[in-house]
Amino acid sequence: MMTEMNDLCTAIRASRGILLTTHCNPDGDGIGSQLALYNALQAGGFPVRMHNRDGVPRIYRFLEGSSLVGRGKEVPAQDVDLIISLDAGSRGRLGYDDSLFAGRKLAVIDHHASNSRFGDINVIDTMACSTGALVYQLIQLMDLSLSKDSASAIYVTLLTDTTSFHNASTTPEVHELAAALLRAGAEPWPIARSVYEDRSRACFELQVRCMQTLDLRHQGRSAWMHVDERMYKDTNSDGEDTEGLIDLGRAISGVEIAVFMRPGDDDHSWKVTFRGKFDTDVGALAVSLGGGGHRHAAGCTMQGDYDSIRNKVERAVEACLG
Ligand SMILES: [Mn+2]
Repeated sequence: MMTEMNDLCTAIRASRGILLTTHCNPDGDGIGSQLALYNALQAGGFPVRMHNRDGVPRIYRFLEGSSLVGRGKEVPAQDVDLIISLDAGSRGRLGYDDSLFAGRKLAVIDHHASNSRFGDINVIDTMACSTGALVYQLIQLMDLSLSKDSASAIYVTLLTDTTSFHNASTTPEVHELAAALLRAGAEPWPIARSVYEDRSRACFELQVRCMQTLDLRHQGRSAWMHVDERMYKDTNSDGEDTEGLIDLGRAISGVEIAVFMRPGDDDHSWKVTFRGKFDTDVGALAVSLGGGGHRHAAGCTMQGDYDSIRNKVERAVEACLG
């Protein structure tokens, strides 16, 4: 990985236009990695800008630079010769047309086991707790200064991808990195307040409706919940308000796999999210359904109506539980 990291430094230094981007429906790791690297490169005088297919979720808009992220399928990229993909396991997850990548160097920074190594340069470490942790290494390697803003953004990547420092990827190194980020100015309490304790009433009402759909299967080893368009409408909420709902299912004693379903971007698709506990590998489960992710957190998008998808997923979950 270090060779690839060095190659990326060289590519950044040689570039005349750098575009930083992350996956569709970006999460805290995608956005935090993007903003941290942006702030560091910008301060270092590099020609860098940001664009994503989807907007920055409300809970991450407190991060410095979030208003500078362009959004949409069309990317203004005339002067761009280097695209850096952050936290995306495949090129399709970025959500752009193939033409964007023609004649441009693509560098990938990621930690998903399912990553297809789709870049010209692939900085991939599946042991890293977050993509932001790799961005931290890149900033160190390039000798860029770590501002309070960049430190805060990387802290968000740790916080969200380790489920607030409690999942299996929470190693001593993660806490050492967190300490370094706090020393660089990141403030854990205001950050946690912004990410977890600034939710709307609509979000809470959606949570109530979602919990009413709880269905325990496989002798209580799997937990199922979903939201639909009707619930969004009734509670005046949207897809962003589903953040964290999946973790409620996993919190139930005896549950090994939690499944959460919500409507996809078009009328004929559903987003299916998985959380695993104990020995289950929901990353492999998601891959078998056309998606990807990590051992204990993964997901996929499936075409069809709720019932047919639910049936397919139930069969796959059954196989995964063994
Ligand atoms: Mn991640």
